[in-house]
Amino acid sequence: MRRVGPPVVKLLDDDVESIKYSLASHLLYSVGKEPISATARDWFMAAAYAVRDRVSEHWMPTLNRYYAEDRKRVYYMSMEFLIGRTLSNSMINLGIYDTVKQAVTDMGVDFDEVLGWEVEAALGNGGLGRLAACLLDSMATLGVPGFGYGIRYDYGMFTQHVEHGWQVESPENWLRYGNPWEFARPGIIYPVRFGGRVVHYKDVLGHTRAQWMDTEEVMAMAYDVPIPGYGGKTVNNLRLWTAKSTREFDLKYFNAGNYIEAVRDKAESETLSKVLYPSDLTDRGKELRFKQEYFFVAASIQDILSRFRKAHSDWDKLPDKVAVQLNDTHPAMVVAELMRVLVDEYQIDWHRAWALTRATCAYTNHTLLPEALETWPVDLFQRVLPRHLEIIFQLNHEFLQEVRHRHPGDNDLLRRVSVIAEEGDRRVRMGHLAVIGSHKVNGVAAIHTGLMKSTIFSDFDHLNPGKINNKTNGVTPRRWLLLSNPGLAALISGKIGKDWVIHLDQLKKLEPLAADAEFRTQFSAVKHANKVRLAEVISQRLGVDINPASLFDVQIKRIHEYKRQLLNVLHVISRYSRIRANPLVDVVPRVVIIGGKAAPGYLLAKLIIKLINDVADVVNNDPLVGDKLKVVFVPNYNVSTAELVMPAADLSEQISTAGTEASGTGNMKMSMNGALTIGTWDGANVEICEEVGEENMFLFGLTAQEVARLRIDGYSPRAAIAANQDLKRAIDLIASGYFSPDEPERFGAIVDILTNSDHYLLTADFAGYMTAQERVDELYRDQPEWNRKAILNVARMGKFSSDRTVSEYARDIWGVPV
Ligand code: 26V
Repeated sequence: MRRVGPPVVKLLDDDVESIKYSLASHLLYSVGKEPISATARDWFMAAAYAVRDRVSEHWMPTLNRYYAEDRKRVYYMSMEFLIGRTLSNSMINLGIYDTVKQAVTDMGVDFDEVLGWEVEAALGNGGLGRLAACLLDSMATLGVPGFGYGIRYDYGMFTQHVEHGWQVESPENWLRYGNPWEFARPGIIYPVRFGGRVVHYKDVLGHTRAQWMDTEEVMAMAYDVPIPGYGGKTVNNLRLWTAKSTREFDLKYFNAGNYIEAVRDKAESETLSKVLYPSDLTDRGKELRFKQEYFFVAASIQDILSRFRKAHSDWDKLPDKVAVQLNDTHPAMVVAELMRVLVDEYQIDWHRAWALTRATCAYTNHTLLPEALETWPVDLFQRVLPRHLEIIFQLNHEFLQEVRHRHPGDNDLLRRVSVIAEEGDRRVRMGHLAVIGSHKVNGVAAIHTGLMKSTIFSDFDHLNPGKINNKTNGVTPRRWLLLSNPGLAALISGKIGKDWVIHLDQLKKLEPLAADAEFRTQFSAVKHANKVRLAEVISQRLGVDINPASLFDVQIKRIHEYKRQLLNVLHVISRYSRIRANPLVDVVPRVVIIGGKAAPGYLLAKLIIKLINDVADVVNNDPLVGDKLKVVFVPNYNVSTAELVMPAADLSEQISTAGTEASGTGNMKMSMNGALTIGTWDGANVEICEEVGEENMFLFGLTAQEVARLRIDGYSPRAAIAANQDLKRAIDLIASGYFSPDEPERFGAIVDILTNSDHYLLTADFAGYMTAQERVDELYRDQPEWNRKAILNVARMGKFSSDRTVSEYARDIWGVPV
């Protein structure tokens, strides 16, 4: 029974005394401890429950309101939600950060230690998953009825340790102590089918119908995570699915003579939601991954349609009430699944079902790298999802028919746009499926969308002009400024008020203050304090002492060749050589900070980590160098580390080969926190430059067009290396074993790539990068000027709030009011 009328619970008060009462109650009733015996982690749980209560109060009312108002719902379908820690973020969004802090402190407990006990939800690899989390925050803040759907992985992103300079992965059992932010919904459980075969038959009306039968079944059970917006009034829902065995397994297990076998089968059927693939871009073609994708698609579609059907009987209303956003192609099976359910289960006419599907779905692309574009072998499809394969063949057939009709005789076009790649083993191109099944397709930064239109999806753009559009990424200013940089947030609010938290354009009002010497001093003091805070952590955790007066040069992101951490290392080595050659020269002291995980199977990326650590060892222990240069590899880069490092950056490294980084979002976070960017004409750097002004950044290197041209003409790195003394010396030092005397050949693969192929054109951009770095040093010597530019960066970052991003999706794609 749906309850109507006034709330059935009395709203909790938010004053310090009430929160203390909540803390004490939860410590006793929920955790089962008393203050005398409670550990910091017990207090964390008590605090989480006290805050969760206050989140929950607005949660059901929000959902009831959407229902009563019959609002169109937006479903954000994503294999990844890289949420990070929740306690402090919820306190911020509810406006109770200071009171909870006071309450905890009053009870004699160290607040920061309590926060430190939270294990972050790392259900994502990097940019794509973190974007999903920022968009959820913004949807809730803007009052958009936005629901996330994903997988509740038992094991999220692995923990990275560094042993003797090498990355070592260990699984993170993040649910070990229980997750206070989730609500199990054992009643919300759907079957998901795999395998079997399809039979066709004629129904009583003579229509041909398909029946998918003899399948295996797994159940998908829901866990709900409330997502409070800033201000706390709207609390949306993130629903994550976990795999459960079916009753049959239980019965088998009950009756079994073969008890052990039966239990093993049962456990096996629950592997689907065990682990997040940590392969960001590289790993492909794994059957378990394929099944994970369908698992969460099938469960979500059942849930979405059952909710729709509670309020509506007219299927034509589906696109007016439901928007499904596909976060990359990972959920692209939605297209085939929605068709299957509408046609096979609800007997809706094929063409009507197709119109409804396309009007409901929209697809976001996050990468152009060929190795990351998902395709699945037709064989695998046939075995695991035979009915979906049939549907895809039929959709493709009709699509190609239409293309043939419009472009008679152009067989090459047909081959290019087909959903089935016919060369080699036949494969389903998930990107093409997502494009034909969507009414809108978007890229995540202007340059990226432009390249989508001119490269991977150019045929589709010609066939359907206007369908591909841009939605430049953004980040939530709640987590990435207000929470992570309280010093800067307070400084800003003291000058322009607090409205910037939900209207980030307001930061513009800081512009005149860039010329104000006193403000610059205050701004620089905040940055210094953030650097001291980071230096303390680095000293404690890594035993490396760094001087907070140095320039903090930061590159934090997944380790990948295209992101060019190696270019950074080449600069470091050159700088080191110059210092050694001339130890008395007056250089600007620098700390080069690099952090990021390598996919476990990406050996070259792991070798790059080893090189960074080997170089760090040599540089940091060279008495000739001292504070002039330090290199720090921050292990286990994750959301919590990002919150610590972003506010402490002076220089933000965004140096991908132009045309390869779809957008980047770390670039936005650092600039928003007052770092200057050294970067290429790539991703959102281009738009950051439009906003903050080229004179306030250090842009260098080939443009995407020049990169494309160079690759067509055939690039050979040897000439560039021969022409640049610094570059030659740096590569020679690596090749000579200078950084790996115990194993001189260790970095042979790196040297080989740099000198022989250099696909990502590091050697072509090296000289420009060095010059840009010299300009960095020069400006850093002029602190007032540096700070002026840093303030202008902050002041002009309004565009990069994910609130703006969500508003654009809402207006142009979802058709919901904001
Ligand atoms: C692909 C695969 C393939 C196999 C298994 C796991 C897996 C996981 C992720 C991916 C694709 C990742 C694409 C991605 O993360 N793109 C990033 O998206 C960010 C948000 O739009 C953007 O800022 C980054 O530039 C872009 O690299």
